[in-house]
Amino acid sequence: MTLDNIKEEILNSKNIVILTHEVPDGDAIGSSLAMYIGLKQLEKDVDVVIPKFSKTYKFLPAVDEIKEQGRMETYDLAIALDCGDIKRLNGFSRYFEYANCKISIDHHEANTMFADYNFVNPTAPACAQILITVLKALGIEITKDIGTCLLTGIITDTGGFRYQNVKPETFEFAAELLTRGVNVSEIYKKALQTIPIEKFELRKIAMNRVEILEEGKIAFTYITKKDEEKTKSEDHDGIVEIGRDIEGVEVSIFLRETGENEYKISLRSNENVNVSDICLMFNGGGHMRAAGGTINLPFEKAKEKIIAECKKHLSEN
Ligand SMILES: [Mn+2]
Repeated sequence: MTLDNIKEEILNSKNIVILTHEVPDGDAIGSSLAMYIGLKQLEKDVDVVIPKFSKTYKFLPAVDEIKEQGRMETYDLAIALDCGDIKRLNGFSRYFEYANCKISIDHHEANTMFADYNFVNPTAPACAQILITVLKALGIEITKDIGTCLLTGIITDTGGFRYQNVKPETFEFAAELLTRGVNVSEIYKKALQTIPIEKFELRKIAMNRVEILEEGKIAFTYITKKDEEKTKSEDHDGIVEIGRDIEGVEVSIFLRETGENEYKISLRSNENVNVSDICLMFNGGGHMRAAGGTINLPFEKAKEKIIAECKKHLSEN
């Protein structure tokens, strides 16, 4: 069984690197830090490499030990967490590719099974939830610090237990973490409610640009590199949800300029449209209600194309 292989590989490795997807969210960082603290408990030489992340997550235990670069090029073992595709290890995938053994633990439906051992459960609402099982299998004690990281992953990926991905066992796992002393209201406040002022300014720009299309079923907005420079924020987390939360909207589209004629696409849907299917056509993927991709076209053309694609999926439902 995969979990047995994973356990064996981890226990037999000395130098381990933990990686996660680019523009990491609370589940990505929370899962990475939980694994990091856990492997430290097993006295492994472990690094967690995340080149850039939002200061929203600065409250997490061991966050100051996150490295921008690895200590070495070839680790015994690389573990990718919360990452459905090796392409999303953008800019640091070499640590993964060069490692002697590669493990992926994830919950993305469209996971490409890119590791030697893939422990993927698309029904889990967060990678952090899967990790509880993995850490326990390794004999790691779920301390308050590990629990704080894991519950942050669960709370952020479920929007505070609000999304359809929440299962009865999600609450069971959460309850168990609370018994370890985790402060749930602190996690809510810091991970979900508090916004840095720069991020607020960026969000304000995106909010002012929201267009409601297709008789109210599609919401569209975007930000440019100039906006990011002006506000000194690259934290666009939550922007795509602005459109999703408007009454009657089925699909929310958010484009973010990442290069010349290059835009990252974020999509959210409410009830019918499988946005993961749409994003597969744009070199991406994700979940049914939340997915992302890339489009290489000038802005107006990119906008037109993604809106047309969403329209098509709207009419199929
Ligand atoms: Mn996740």
